[in-house]
Amino acid sequence: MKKILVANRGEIALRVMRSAKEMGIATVAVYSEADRNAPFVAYADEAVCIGPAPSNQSYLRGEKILEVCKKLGVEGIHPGYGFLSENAKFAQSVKDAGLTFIGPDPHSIETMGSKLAAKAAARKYNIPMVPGTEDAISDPEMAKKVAKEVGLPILIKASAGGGGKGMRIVEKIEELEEQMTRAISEAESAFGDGSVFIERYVAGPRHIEIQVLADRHGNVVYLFERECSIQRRHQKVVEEAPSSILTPELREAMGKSAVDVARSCDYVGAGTVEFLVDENLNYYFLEMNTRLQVEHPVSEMITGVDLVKEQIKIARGEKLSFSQEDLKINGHSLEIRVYAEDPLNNFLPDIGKLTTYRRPSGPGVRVDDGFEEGMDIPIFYDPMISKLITHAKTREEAIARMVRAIDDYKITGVKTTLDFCKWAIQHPAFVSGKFDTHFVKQYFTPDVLNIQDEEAEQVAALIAAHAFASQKNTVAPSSPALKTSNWKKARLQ
Ligand code: MV4
Repeated sequence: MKKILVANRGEIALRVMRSAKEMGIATVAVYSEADRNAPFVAYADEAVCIGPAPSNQSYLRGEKILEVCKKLGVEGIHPGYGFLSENAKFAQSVKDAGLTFIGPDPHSIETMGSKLAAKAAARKYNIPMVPGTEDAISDPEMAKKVAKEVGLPILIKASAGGGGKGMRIVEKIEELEEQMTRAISEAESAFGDGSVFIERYVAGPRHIEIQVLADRHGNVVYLFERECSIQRRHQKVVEEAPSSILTPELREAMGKSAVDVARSCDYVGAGTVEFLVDENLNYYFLEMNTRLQVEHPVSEMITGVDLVKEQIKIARGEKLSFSQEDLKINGHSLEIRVYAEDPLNNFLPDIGKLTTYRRPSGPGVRVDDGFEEGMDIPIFYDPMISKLITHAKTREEAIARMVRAIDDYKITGVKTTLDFCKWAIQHPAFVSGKFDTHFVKQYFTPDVLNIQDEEAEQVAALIAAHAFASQKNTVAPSSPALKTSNWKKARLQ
């Protein structure tokens, strides 16, 4: 493969092109009118505008993208995440055009795109799953019977859903019929597929996912877990690897289950197998994501494996160059997602111009982003500004490093989730490792950020008062709180 096209934008387009360049592969960017000045466009060897800003007129136009490939002699397409990355029809049309889709085969995408088909495939390998129905259910009487068997509360899930879309909790049997009718009609209108199924509701679970890599020669390995329990309305906020709750035995068991899930759909490439882990450390397979995920960097940091390079090598038909035994966890990595959102205003997107944009750097700090100072954040796409990743020997050091990196990050012009993330990773529940998927709902109210500010300002005021009292004419800011506070004050202006 001498030339690849990246059918994506922003940080992930840049991320993919960097690895391609290191492999001596030429890169082609496709971009929308809104992304004309984006760094990923300038970074590519060639770039083609494929339409207006809205995704359905640009990044989702598979046919147009294939035309570009033909014209420029592209041999492979990397879909990144989102957009066309889990579209089985697109993967098939790439194949039909005689090109290589840098990802799994269409039938693997299709199987895992249906939660019911995914569970049916996994069942053949004895993967632990939450008790519930094996098939789609529409008869309320049957549903009541199932609910009695598995025990309330139950969860109604859309087979075509994912990421929490189309889920409904039922706590009382009297509510079941109405909730089911609603779930079915919601699934029908959102996904064009009204199939729903029932699972026992696991209260207070952790969301732990396993990264896998599979080649075309039957080799499948797991690259350990990512802990993704810290999320807000199904949007991940903090991700880390490894998880502090897994024992080596549980890690191996979950890793082997993830490999089996991959085998169950003849998976090739990089994929992620999602599990819930309950308070007794029982784990249950939920679904498989057949793409490179946003949070893949934490797995790269602890394993030293470049997942994009591996994807490309696998797509070229090469064998994995390492075995399971070669993989070891090295240190600890955290990632936070920096969004142009206002945590004080219900996380409303706060798009606008990045008036100041200065990245943190130094040992163990990685910033995956797709913006430069002075750029506008377009309203048409996800408002993620960047992913801030730290790596250190221990979890404590990775957290301290993240706090430092957040303090070093200077962004003005838009509100961001930096402070919110700083609050989350310093929270006693996070620091102690005792948290679940309800963390944000349980602990976050906007005033926790004001309190953070106030505390910093109080410290600043105390130091200033002390300096004044001792007749010094300079204030030596020895406290990190003071520096943070000064910055925050400047930003408020
Ligand atoms: C569950 C669950 C509890 N019990 N299934 C949400 C996203 C989708 N992938 C599956 N999800 C859940 N499935 C059973 N049987 C709780 C969730 C869930 C959740 C899972 C992972 C991360 C965050 C979550 C937030 C709310 C609910």
